[in-house]
Amino acid sequence: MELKNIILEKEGNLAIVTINRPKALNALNSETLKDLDLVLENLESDKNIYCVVLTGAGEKAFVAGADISEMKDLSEEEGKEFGLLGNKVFRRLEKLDKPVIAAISGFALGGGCELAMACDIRIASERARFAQPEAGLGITPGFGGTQRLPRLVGEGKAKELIYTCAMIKADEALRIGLVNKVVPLESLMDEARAMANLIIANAPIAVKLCKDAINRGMQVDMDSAIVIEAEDFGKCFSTEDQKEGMTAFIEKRNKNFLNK
Ligand code: DAK
Repeated sequence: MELKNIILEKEGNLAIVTINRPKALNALNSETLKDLDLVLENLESDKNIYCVVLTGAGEKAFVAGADISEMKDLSEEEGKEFGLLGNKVFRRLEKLDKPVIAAISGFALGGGCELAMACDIRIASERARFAQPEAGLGITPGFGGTQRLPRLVGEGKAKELIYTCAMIKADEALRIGLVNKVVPLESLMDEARAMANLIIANAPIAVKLCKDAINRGMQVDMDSAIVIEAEDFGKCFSTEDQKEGMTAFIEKRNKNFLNK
């Protein structure tokens, strides 16, 4: 797999994915989106990876948005193509069958904030800044921002942020529920690894099914959602991990999940 703008590293059961265009503040051009698609394909088929940390190279930015210099002269048709590519990759990330933690050092703007929102969990450094500046550029947030932001922070706050293009600091992002945790910049990756390791210590198929139940259940009404939950709950009982997890509890010993 030849990647131009992304670094993929694997540390045991953890994958670290770094968007690596620091000179352009890791802005997402189509080359980078295609790289990310390849990385996701690789991670989908790697049964040894149980959790992913997604971050941006350098301290200044997670991702400063879609690449404005590439988008500036797009025709309607090319704009549609760019949007379809971005949406395909973001959805693939959201549906990846293992949790993804975004580790956000600095700017997460436009497509960068949307990329973070397509992850399961967001950890921000104290220096992180968030905004959806698209309306000021003459476009709407097109990589899921109009859909994922209101789901995360509520409709009123999402409308305020999207209409005003206001940039908010990490503490405000924490207060409104856009991020899970704010930590000093120097401990950002350690904190992300520590949280990933807590996830990795649990039964991987159960974690995968939790993600599936939450993601699918959030899109439907409660009556349909509990059917999805019951299906995923049932699937756990065909796994070795369920037998091991419960047997270890009864026998008062440490659990020993498969492949660990
Ligand atoms: N695209 C391309 N290059 C960017 C960039 C971006 N989004 N952000 C920064 N850069 C580049 C700058 O041009 C500069 O390059 P050089 O001049 O050095 O070659 C370099 O990164 C450093 O940036 P600055 O010199 O501007 O650094 P400052 O510290 O002064 O300012 C900043 C940092 C983050 C406040 C500023 O760079 C900034 O405002 N950047 C733009 C942020 C922004 O507006 N982002 C949102 C982009 S719009 C779609 C779906 C989704 C989208 C589009 C279409 N469809 C469905 C079709 C998404 C849209 C967006 O994300």
